[in-house]
Amino acid sequence: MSEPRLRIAVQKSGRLADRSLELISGAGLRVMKGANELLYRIENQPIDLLRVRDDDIPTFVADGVAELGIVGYNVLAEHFPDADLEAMIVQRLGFGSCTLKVAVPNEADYTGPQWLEGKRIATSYPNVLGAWLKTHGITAEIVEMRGAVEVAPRMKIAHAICDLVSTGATLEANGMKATDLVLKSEAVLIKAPHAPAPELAHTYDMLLRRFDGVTASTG
Ligand code: PRT
Ligand code: ZN
Repeated sequence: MSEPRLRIAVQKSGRLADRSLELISGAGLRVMKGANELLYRIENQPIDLLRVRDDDIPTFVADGVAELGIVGYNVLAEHFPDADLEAMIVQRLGFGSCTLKVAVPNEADYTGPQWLEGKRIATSYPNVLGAWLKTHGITAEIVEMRGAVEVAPRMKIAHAICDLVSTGATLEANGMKATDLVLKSEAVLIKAPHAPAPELAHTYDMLLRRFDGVTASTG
């Protein structure tokens, strides 16, 4: 029978993929990029990397398919709007920083959240936006879009958008300006609700200590 192995769910490709691998190598894990695209083995520890879409990471970790995962706080918050996120988060990782913001066309006379009352807002984050609108007592129509949210006002699909912003170049290129901050985000290390198998407890504890050390020294 094969020995049990820990699993860390990481983004397969995208904005968090390289930095996630750097963190893992920084913790002394030697990644074997094998023929299996879904699973990379760690040569020197009983650990595998489960390489998936970032949207699948919260569910895989919550279900215990992977003991740990690296994902954007924004994705986690959207996935589990009612969960105690702090209980899932082991640590903040200091990369992948961005903000989820409301943005409106440059010519709009945005005066504050009240401006959004009765308007249509396009976003890929309906749960996070819905909660934010609720705290401001605003009723607005949320139009869910999977991508290209920034074109929604120009296409007359929505009056405003709520999207991730890092440099602001995308908004600028689309004739929009950022207004209110809805959520601040960065990559976070998350853990499954149950403790790992007893024979993996030592590896698990070692790994958390090392991740903590790497983040402290780079962060
Ligand atoms: O394929 P998969 O589903 O795994 O990836 P994805 O396409 O859903 O996500 P990806 O790789 O684009 O982003 C992964 C994570 O990176 C996000 O969930 C965030 O936590 C983080 N991140 C950091 C960002 C950005 N910065 C960011 N700027 N994610 C997206 N953007 C996009 C934003 O949506 C907008 O379109 O970049 C554009 C704005 O950037 P600026 O610099 O023009 O403001
Ligand atoms: Zn995604």
